[in-house]
Amino acid sequence: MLGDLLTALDGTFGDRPDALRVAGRPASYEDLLGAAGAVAADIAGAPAVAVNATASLETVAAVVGGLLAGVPVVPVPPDAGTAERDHILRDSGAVEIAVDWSRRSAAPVRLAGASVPSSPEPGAAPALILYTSGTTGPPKGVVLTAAAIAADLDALATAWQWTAEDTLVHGLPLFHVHGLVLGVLGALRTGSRLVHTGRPTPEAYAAAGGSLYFGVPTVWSRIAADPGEAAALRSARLLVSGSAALPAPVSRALEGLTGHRPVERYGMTETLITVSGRAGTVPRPGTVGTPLPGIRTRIVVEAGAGAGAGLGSGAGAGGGDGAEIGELQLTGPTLFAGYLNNPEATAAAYTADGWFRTGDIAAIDPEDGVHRIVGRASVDLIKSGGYRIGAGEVENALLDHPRVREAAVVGVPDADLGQRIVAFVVAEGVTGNELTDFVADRLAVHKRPREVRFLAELPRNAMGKPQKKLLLGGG
Ligand code: MCA
Ligand code: AMP
Repeated sequence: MLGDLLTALDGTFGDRPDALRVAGRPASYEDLLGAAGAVAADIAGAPAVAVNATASLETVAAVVGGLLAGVPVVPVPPDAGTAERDHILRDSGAVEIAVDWSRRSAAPVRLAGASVPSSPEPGAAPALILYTSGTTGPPKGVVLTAAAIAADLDALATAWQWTAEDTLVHGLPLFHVHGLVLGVLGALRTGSRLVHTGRPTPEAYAAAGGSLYFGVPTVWSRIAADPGEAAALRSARLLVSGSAALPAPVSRALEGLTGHRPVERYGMTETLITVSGRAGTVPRPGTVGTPLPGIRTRIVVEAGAGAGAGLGSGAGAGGGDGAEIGELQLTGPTLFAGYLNNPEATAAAYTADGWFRTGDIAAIDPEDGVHRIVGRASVDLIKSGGYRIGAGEVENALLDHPRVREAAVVGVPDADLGQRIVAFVVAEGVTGNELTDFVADRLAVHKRPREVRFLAELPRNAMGKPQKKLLLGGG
């Protein structure tokens, strides 16, 4: 039913013994179809399935198996701690599955003829449910349809001239949009070979010999700091950076070392990738390009926040007075189908006139429509190593510790991670390391504070709300 998403599994590009290589293990399309077919047969009719999303062929087989069976897949971060894992499984109602790569479906599996239904709602069934943090509370399940994913991958293939001739290389986690949707499903749609390096180290990227490379800024800055390995990327066609802002000095350093300035693209779990630089153009460091085909964007300046109320109509093609700085809002075919079990949060994510509120502050160049992401509206959404982390979720984990009376979590600038998580706590009889381990045990390890600072009390405003700006400035 959803097979049309994965064009490469349809025989369109023929087969190759090394169509995919994940953490050192090669597989052909036929191998993948066999393993995914076995998964599909097992899970047919399930409401949703959860897979422990290690960087492995098994995870790829689980996701493809879910698509074959028309069963939504929930990839669970392999290091998700107890609280996070329990929440994801309970909220999604997904049945946990284990994949045995050596099993093959009894009947030959063919995706040919299985297509995204063309009416009434093309590809409208949920394909993936990805959990992502908000500013408060536990992560929300973002429901993505095959139609949205297909629209996004096709737009990116055009923007990046991404074809079956490419070898895509990355080492990103397989439970988020970047690594899984772009990095795996993108390869299976365009027919490009995929080399997943296991970990995104400079050595592994250099050794992979790809034409197209994906990375988060932390990966790119580590490569830029390793000139010997970086030089191997000279033979690549295109380097792409996303998930967080790529510092301009890193972009320039990479250009010097590899001959390529990475193309930046911007997106969110809820919207997929919506704005991007294009292959064949020279990106301006600090900018993320223009809207992908089918995406419309606008900048909305909050009343009282500077230039006055109103719409700075960045509207896709650019023009208008879009150089104003305000919230980036957008519409288009790549948007999610809502937060699972959470119609209130879904409704709150949209404006009254139906535009998605990204929560990102941006500006659109009135001359050429090029977008620049200036920052986030809320200090409570942190981006560390390209991971999105809600301050509230980490605070709640800290407050579960019997010795912690108060907690406020912020993201402070960090040369390696973009932002690093710093926790300010009021607590006695416990060390910072103990609290770090406590969080790492309950939540995914990347949500652990990298630093814990002890205060006698948190600075609060008259309403009793912690003054995070004071913590950031003075702490
Ligand atoms: C450290 N470790 C611990 C602890 N401390 N384990 C348990 N308890 C502790 N207290 C272990 C970790 O498990 C890990 O082990 C190792 O130490 C290193 O952890 P860490 O320092 O967190 O990792 P890092 O090396 O600094 O990671 C950098 C990274 C990573 C590789 C760049 O941040 C990363 O993969 N980022 C990608 C995020 C991403 O894909 N975002 C896309 C979101 P072990 O070695 O066993 O693992 S999608 C998105 O944003 C949109 C749509 C978009 O635009 O793309
Ligand atoms: P996530 O839902 O984990 O994909 O995180 C989405 C957020 O990542 C966006 O709302 C932005 O804040 C940030 N982001 C993604 N790509 C970029 C980029 N190229 N530049 C700056 N921020 C980015």
